[in-house]
Amino acid sequence: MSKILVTGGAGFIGSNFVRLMLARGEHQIVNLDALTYAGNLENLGDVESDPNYAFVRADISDRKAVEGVFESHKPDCVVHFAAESHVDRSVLDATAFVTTNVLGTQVLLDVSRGVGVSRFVHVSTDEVYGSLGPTGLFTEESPLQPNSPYSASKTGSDLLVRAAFHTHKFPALITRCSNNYGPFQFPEKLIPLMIANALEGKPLPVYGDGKNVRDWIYVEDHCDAIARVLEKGRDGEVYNIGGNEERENIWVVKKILELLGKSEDLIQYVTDRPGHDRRYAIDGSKIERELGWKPKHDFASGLEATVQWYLDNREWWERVRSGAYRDYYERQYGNR
Ligand code: NAD
Ligand code: TDX
Repeated sequence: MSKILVTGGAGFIGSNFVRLMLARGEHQIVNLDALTYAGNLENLGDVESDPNYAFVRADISDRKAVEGVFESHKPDCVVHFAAESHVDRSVLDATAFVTTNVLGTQVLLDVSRGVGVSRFVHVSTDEVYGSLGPTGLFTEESPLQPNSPYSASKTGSDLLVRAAFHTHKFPALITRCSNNYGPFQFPEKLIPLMIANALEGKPLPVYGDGKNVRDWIYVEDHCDAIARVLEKGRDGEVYNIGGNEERENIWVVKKILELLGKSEDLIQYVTDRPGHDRRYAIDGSKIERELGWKPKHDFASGLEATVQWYLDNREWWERVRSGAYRDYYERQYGNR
């Protein structure tokens, strides 16, 4: 049974990945997470006593701490999710994005290479490719043209991973995925924010004209694709992962209101996000051709399941929405 060090396992996608891998019963998991505002151990409450699971609180930019975790847990491979992940926060202050996403990734690469892990999967994003016009898809060969401090910091980390492979023959791979949705997503991101606001009868803040397009993928599909890349991917390669489900934001918001039986009067158009990327869309043909992977969930059923999850887990998101989240919320939306 191999041991996977998962960074950022207390966040949205990381916690879904940890649960999926434990359920498969083939791996031991060490979850290394700093528990920032986005890290929530409640996301893994159902697996915390699993004998194949261990949690360690550490910051990936703290070299000594990371070395300590590798020394005591001796992982065979690494799946790297830990990041500052919210574009709007990076617009307000990019500092933590550079420290965690760029410096933290280099620390992990150095320590992982030092102990000789057999594989390192770096979880990245389609946002590194920038913005598309009304047609076309991002391929793995599309130029890297990030537009936000968040995506610029993720691009920086992608290039450091690429360099570790080319310079040191370090067995690293990169995945670039489109917008995820599903259980345990922090309610600052579009879908959970709109669900929670609608349930509380608050306005639903739609940026700009609401016609920006995202390609939505159910989080479980993304996690399954990462597992496939970990098992079967080729060192040094990049794999795009998409859902083939492009939608305008306003379509998504109206669909959520329909599923909840709430009025469209709650929609409030607000000032656009600065530098807002217009459209993302993924060409996922490489991962399908080379690794035989494609998404299983369609957006209609995935969104319905997600809305139901937030209805069933109101206590989870209400706890998340109290405390630190509220301060940020006031800064982001308080003046609108
Ligand atoms: P998230 O914000 O929900 O979780 C991030 C996790 O990383 C949290 O548990 C947090 O505590 C941890 N973390 C942050 N800084 C850390 C540090 N310095 N040291 C250790 N842990 C730290 O993010 P998410 O949405 O689950 O995204 C996970 C990864 O997937 C990110 O790398 C993100 O760029 C990438 N990604 C996300 C999406 C998406 O739609 N959410 C799409 C494509 C790629
Ligand atoms: O209040 C809002 N109103 C709104 O109109 C918010 C929070 C978002 N939006 C719009 C902006 C985007 O066009 O909805 C779209 C989705 O926004 P986010 O949920 O913030 O996601 P996005 O900026 O597309 O980035 C996401 O996908 C790629 C993740 O947050 C990143 O971590 C991932 O890399």
